[in-house]
Amino acid sequence: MNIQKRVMAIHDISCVGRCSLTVALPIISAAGFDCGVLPTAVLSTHTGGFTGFTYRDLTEDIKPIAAHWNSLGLRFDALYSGFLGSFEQLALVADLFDHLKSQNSFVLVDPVMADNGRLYSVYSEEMAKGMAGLCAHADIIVPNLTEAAFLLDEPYVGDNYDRAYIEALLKRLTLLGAKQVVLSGVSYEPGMLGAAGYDSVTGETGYFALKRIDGYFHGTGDVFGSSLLSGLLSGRKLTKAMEIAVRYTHRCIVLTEAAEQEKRYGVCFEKAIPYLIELLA
Ligand code: PXL
Repeated sequence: MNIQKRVMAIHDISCVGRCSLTVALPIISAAGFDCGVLPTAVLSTHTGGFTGFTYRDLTEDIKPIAAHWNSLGLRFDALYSGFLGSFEQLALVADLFDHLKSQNSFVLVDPVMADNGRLYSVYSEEMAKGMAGLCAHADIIVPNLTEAAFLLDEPYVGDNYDRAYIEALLKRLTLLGAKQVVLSGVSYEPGMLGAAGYDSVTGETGYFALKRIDGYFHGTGDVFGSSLLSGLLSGRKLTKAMEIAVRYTHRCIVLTEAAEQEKRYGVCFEKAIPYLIELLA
């Protein structure tokens, strides 16, 4: 029997500016999975590149929602968390993971909190420490280089690193508790950009990169995480799913460049969905 796999995506809704749930839900659905959502906050726009955004923290709703789901005995094949609405949500989400996973589920935590060497404006150092604790509840974590530095309380090295540094960093990240790590925004060669992965169970490391397109493209972390998760749920091993995610994210950026639109509105991930489906076939 071919039962459709179920995902629970736990991120904010940024009403405008394609990121978090407005990216995760369509990508995971297009990949063929039943995707439920738990909104952690509702913002009029995301926090990067807009001023004056509204922010409704949905922390108070999580417990009653979880209680209802528990009464239904719900279980998901994958649990995927990203941007959280408050520090208190870290413990609530860890608890949700415990209740909603089953024997063959995996938990993917994207420790969304920082980029380019800096925490997002709405987050504190305390949040960064708490996020390291949430990573202990994950099977896979997907930080960028800035988030990796915050999680490990190490200096951010910018572009100043080599393969040996990244491979050692990946190993230190698995010590937080997740067996697998995919680090986004990694480059071992000039003019290229991609991701590096490590599976501490098999000892396998991987790297995949494509031609770097200069500029900051908003929401690409969520595009990357959602396509990585889709690859894993389609049965690909970590390094292959990582390659799919790099290819799809890169295509989204290429299409956005071609569309010459304001970068703060996110990438044209919709136009590349046929390509993602091809990659997952
Ligand atoms: O894409 C990450 C993200 C998610 N949600 C919100 C954000 C950001 C990044 O800035 O502001 C609200």
